[in-house]
Amino acid sequence: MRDHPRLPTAPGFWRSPLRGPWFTSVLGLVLLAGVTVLFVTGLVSYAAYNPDLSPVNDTTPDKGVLGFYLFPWPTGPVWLYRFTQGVHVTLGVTLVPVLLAKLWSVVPRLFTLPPARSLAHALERLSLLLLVGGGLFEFTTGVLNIQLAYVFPGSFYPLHFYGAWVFFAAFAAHAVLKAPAAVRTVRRRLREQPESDLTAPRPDPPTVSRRGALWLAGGGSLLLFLTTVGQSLGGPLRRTAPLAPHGGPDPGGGPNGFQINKTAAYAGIDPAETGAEAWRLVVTGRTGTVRLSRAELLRLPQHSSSLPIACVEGWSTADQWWRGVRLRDLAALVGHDGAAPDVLVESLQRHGAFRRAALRANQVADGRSLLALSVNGEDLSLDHGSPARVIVPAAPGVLNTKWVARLTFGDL
Ligand SMILES: Nc1nc2c(c(=O)[nH]1)N[C@H]1C(S)=C(S)[C@@H](COP(=O)(O)O)O[C@H]1N2
Ligand SMILES: [Mo]
Repeated sequence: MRDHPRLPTAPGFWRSPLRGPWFTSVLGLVLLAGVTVLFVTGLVSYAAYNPDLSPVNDTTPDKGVLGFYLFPWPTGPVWLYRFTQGVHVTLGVTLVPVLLAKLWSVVPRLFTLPPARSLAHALERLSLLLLVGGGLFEFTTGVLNIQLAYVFPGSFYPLHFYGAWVFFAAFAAHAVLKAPAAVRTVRRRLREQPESDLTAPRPDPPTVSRRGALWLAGGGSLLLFLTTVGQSLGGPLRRTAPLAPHGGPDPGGGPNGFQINKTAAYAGIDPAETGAEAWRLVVTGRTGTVRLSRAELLRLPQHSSSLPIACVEGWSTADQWWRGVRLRDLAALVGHDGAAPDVLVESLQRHGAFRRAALRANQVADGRSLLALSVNGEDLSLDHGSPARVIVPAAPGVLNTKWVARLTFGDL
């Protein structure tokens, strides 16, 4: 046996013959494409929340210039958020093995001495700290959130949102510096060792080829993909996603037997408050306030829309057939019969971030946006928001408030 240096800073400590520019470049280019898609779909997901509309939607009040790109989220195609958020979450999970392999391939660089050879070198290493730290932070917070491990101090949104900007700034700088060389390395098929600080000076004999190691990381990604994507496809395929908390079979049977996010019990809804005697919908607008019982709502013109539920956590359902009163008809009832206004929706729920949400005028104006009373031909179940819930095309699930008690129309 050759003697093995004890310190990771010693040349010769890192012995894997797999490390080298080719391996790192291939993984880096996969991440270049993948992380860019994650960043764009993430920004899009943030915009879909209408965070610039009202403080009730916004848990990132200090976003400042980082919100420069916000735009009114459209109401079509109806599967829009299903698609963008399904891609964001599924791709994020799929890239985990690639990220880990990439970090493993460059770990010797973490220990290079001296820590800085020049000011430029010091700055470069500092940016790598933001890159690696930011990457691990974004992937970790994302995975924890979709696993419903709400362990964050406060809300997940500001952490993941601000973290994304830090990570992507460092990522973009890194890509500008490294991508051209990585492309050259992969193009030339430099599987033979070119001189590089990534290459072990005294490698151990190989037990697997570089190609084999790539297949290993790729295989891990494929496995994660196949056991995650079903939650976004829904229907019978949901069963193929055992790693996702909402990946099991749909609950129960019958018209209300589709995925539930938080149950009425979890949200602290008292069933007594939802009964015909107790419950009234309070609608406020330009001309005052009206109170409507469920029976009175049922006497208003009823409309149907086929719309999915699509959660920020990546799971979604196929279209469900909702029936109820159009939001814009309710707006007209309180004096907004011209241009549709924004609306603040509040539920019976007393605690929790999602007990209220603000919808934008374009969402109210869309004839498919309903205060739904029934789904798939049956009254809403308590867990799906009985006596009434909002359903809006193309919007994130969090805007589809359940157990609605109050609608306040007007500019927010
Ligand atoms: N009042 C209230 N409405 C709510 C929520 C909530 O926690 N409380 N969760 C929202 C979220 S995050 C989603 S994804 C959808 C899920 O609807 P479902 O449980 O009917 O599938 O409801 C939304 N409406
Ligand atoms: Mo959600």
